[in-house]
Amino acid sequence: MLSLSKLRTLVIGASVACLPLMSAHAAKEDITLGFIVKKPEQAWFINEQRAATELGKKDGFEVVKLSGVDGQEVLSAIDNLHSQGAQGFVICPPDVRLGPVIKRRADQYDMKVVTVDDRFVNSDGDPMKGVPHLGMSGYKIGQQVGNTIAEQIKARGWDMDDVAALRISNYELPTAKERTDGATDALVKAGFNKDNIFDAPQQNTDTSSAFAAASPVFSKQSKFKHWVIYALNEESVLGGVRASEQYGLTADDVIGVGINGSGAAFAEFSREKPTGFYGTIAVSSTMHGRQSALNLYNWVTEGEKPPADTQTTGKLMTRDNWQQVRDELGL
Ligand code: FCA
Repeated sequence: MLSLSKLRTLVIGASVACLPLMSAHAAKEDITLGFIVKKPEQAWFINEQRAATELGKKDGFEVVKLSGVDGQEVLSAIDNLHSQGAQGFVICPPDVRLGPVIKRRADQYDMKVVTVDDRFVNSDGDPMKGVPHLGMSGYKIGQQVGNTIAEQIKARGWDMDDVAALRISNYELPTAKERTDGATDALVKAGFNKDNIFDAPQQNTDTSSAFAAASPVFSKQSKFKHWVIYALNEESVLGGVRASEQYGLTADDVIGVGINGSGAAFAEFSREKPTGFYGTIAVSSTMHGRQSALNLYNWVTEGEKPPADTQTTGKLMTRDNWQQVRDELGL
């Protein structure tokens, strides 16, 4: 029988023998990466996770799709990834202020982390520049929203001064603020009356929180017959449009323009009759998912740290061209 000390020598000998085979970076086979998202039920995030998984299948690494709706769930997702031997993860955090906590947990496990869509901020509220990020160029895409709305106001022959804007805002999330700021600035530049912009602060980034925030604004500003609606994403604009319908406004009275170009918009454009949801600035969630996973993979396998901040652009998608834009963006 093998004595305990002999066994120990064998084990130590074996691990020493393995040493020369190990490089500074993980071997290409056997790579497991996590992909954690704040809203796993939303089409945007489903598509990102799917694109990352498909890339993994093609390039020979595993992607574990996880939900992180709050801080607690994110930390257990990271623990879970560690127990599966993952070398890193991509994350769209439920709250950007969790950045330092998430980064610390990743460091404890020697895991690499990159953010997608929503960038971590430090305790001063500034972006955590050390964590590579890929997201929308929020302000520019917001300007596209504002310009699209202004053009539609003109096309419908509305008098600018009689139009109200419902700005569904989320100032806790920097990318959300950039997007609605861009839209506001473009609208005002096009001649929109600043005093006719009404805020509906939402608690979250989804349809129901936008609906709840929007409803009271319509009732309060009942003198306006024409409305435009914008927000950080199309899910929220859809909440605003649903609230406008409930209030009694029709598609002819409302111009809602969103951001994303995901399944939520496709479903709306597929309805038999047009609604107040005029269009959305579509961005490729396929590219966001694939590129952020690829950046992380290259970092883990080659030691090549991804760019600090990659900003993507968008394209207007309406009821008339949505299938074509969807195909162009690989959605
Ligand atoms: C944020 C929004 C999402 C999407 C993403 C790029 O996370 O909540 O809907 O727009 O940015």
